[in-house]
Amino acid sequence: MRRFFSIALLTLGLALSCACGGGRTPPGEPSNEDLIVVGMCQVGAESDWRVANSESMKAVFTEENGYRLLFDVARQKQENQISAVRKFIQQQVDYIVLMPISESGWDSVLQEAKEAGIPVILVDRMVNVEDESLYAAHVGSDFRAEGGLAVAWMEETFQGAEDPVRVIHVQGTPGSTAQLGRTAALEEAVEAHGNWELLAQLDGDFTQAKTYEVMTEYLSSLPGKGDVDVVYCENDNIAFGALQALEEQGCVCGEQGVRIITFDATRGALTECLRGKIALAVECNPLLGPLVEEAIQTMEAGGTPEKHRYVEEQIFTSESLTEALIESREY
Ligand code: GYE
Repeated sequence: MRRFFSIALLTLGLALSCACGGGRTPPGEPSNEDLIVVGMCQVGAESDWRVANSESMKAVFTEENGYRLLFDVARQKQENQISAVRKFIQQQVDYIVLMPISESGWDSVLQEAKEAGIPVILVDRMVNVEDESLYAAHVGSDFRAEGGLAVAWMEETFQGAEDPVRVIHVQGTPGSTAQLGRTAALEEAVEAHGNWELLAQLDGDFTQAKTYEVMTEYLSSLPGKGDVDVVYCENDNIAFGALQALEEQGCVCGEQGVRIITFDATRGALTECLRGKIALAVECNPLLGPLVEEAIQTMEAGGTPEKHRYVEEQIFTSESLTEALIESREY
């Protein structure tokens, strides 16, 4: 709280106490001066994962829990995020929580935050900066490891196959950590397997609409549509767009046809997986609010939070899923 809000509230408080004899915080409720102010720069609302991630943050950073949350949504544009960080610095918030859209281009603005003495916590994706002291902590997923889980499943599924394994790869937002890690895993595996063939790499920008568009365009000009073995989709919304386009173009998705691989494993994708339309869902856990709070509480107590904290994740196939399991999940 302190700085910006304490000054603003002090001024307001003085004005009110002059006008009406002073106000009191009801017993048991935190007074506004005690709230920790968190400026949060979210990517957008491009995917089901992102919506669950925002909800997780909003559920934790409430006034009842002692926080004032200033929540900014950048609509998938990095320049919007940079302006939001600058605004939070001017407002002298206590902490900045940043879900960076892409990895590069953060040095100057994070340096400004550092000079202002405001710790930055990175969530979900990473930044590529030379000076690691520009952020206090990072909480998220190991995207390269997630890609490794998908590739290991492909190796098992196509074990012993001598025919080509033909893969369409639909990527997430270029330069984002999630795209870079998941792409690296697939590209290395394609290099390592003589019969794996990358038919195309398309940019789906983590959205269903964009993927539907690029997949429809690609498939309409692809001779031999029946020869596609795998569509490696870098998130669930890409998988939804790809599934829609594939079926419209007459491709069968499932064990007898195209195997769709997806990342996130939100409820919608797990449902498609249980129906057999998606072959593999690799989990990416969006419920990061509590871990961000732990990092902030460690700093409030004068400690140093863990620099990188990764959440554990698993894979799902139709055999490992039940309706009850899907219902019991939080996202
Ligand atoms: O997989 C995707 C989202 O960075 C983990 O971004 C995140 C990714 C997630 O839009 O759905």
